[in-house]
Amino acid sequence: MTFITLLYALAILPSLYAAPTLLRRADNPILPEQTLTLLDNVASTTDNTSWTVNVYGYLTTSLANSPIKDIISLFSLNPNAEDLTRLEERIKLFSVIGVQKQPITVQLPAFAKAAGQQTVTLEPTSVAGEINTTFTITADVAGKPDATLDYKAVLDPSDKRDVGGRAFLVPSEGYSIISDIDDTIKISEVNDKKKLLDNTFLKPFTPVPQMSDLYNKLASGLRETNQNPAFHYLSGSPWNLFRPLLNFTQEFKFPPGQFILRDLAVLDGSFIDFLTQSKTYKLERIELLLRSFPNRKLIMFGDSTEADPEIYGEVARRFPNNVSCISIRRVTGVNAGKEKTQLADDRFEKAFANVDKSKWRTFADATEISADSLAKGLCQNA
Ligand SMILES: *[C@@H]1O[C@H](CO)[C@@H](O)[C@H](O)[C@H]1NC(C)=O
Ligand SMILES: *[C@@H]1O[C@H](CO)[C@@H](O)[C@H](O)[C@H]1NC(C)=O
Ligand SMILES: CC(=O)N[C@H]1CO[C@H](CO)[C@@H](O)[C@@H]1O
Ligand SMILES: CC(=O)N[C@H]1CO[C@H](CO)[C@@H](O)[C@@H]1O
Repeated sequence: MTFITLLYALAILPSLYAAPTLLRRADNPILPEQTLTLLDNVASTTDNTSWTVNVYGYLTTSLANSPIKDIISLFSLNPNAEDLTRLEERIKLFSVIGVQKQPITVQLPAFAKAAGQQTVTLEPTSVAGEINTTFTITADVAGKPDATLDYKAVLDPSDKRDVGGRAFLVPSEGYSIISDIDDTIKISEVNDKKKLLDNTFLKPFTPVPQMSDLYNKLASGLRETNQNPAFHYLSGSPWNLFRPLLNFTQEFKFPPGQFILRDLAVLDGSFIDFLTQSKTYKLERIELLLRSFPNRKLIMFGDSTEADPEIYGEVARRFPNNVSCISIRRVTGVNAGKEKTQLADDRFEKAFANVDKSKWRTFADATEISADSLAKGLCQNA
């Protein structure tokens, strides 16, 4: 049994025959045993008078039995005490079942000012507990362009948790930085399955050197010229890893931004699939982003291990006017055999066929990239 199959059996299947939904109270509180995970997201506008807030996440409850022992023996893991604590924390994020057909009511702090509009009730969760919806609010409630909107879920009155979601109010024009996570900003060693497993489930997350510096310089360069930078972390990782990944970006001071992560339920096959099967998924997500923000320019960062060059190349062919720059990190030192193919010139030439040569580059070290040039719309250092 592969890892994902195991998780699938544990996490997804039970939700298909979960108990029928209980009668809910009118204010749809989230119950103490339920966990709401809403990924940091974006709101879009066409005229700055109203904002459409995107909501994506899951409502789940935990499974009683921990699969930790099975996982350790299944993958011959050899965790030390600290690893084991992390493994337990992270596996817990996967040992959940979706809570289906539950509407969730959220409260916006600013809504108190707008009489009669205290709360918004989201569309009920799907059969797998998924939430994918939008709500629209006026600018006096949402805030100014570039502001952050935090909203809270209505909880059971005895429940003192702080549960809710966050949306960045992204202006209709400006630059959107799309960044992959694994091996682009975080050392995951995707090319080695055992190391990938360790880096994902056992070890503290480690940043790729200087990437956070580069992103922050890029953000200030764009801000200085009023080009409204917004960050979008697009990864093949499952949504279950949202909290630790958010924590990672905060700890290493990456600019805050939207998280676009995968639904585990659509995956099967081997453990590695969550990263390797992400080609159409990433392309769809980028197209979805451009549908909400047709007038924004994209600066994209990815790496050589998976299909980022092919995906970003396709985006550049489909939306030539929207792509400002594609930068691909050349990953070495993990698996020489794979790297030879992944870093071959003809791989990149194929991936970027019919893409203007001035629109893409590769790099080994983030310090090779001039944030100033990028902020001026130049893909090669000026
Ligand atoms: C909305 O606000 C943004 C950011 O302040 C600005 O760049 C843009 O021109 C405004 N759009 C409209 C239609 O007023
Ligand atoms: C959310 O729903 C929209 C349609 O309403 C769909 O186009 C989009 O792919 C969905 N997003 C996710 C992440 O499933
Ligand atoms: C749960 C978790 O990963 N917590 C970490 C979040 O980041 C801080 C540092 O900012 C760490 O100390 C925590 O261990
Ligand atoms: C900023 C920019 O050039 N946006 C373009 C992105 O692509 C759409 C559709 O082709 C155009 O309408 C936008 O002008």
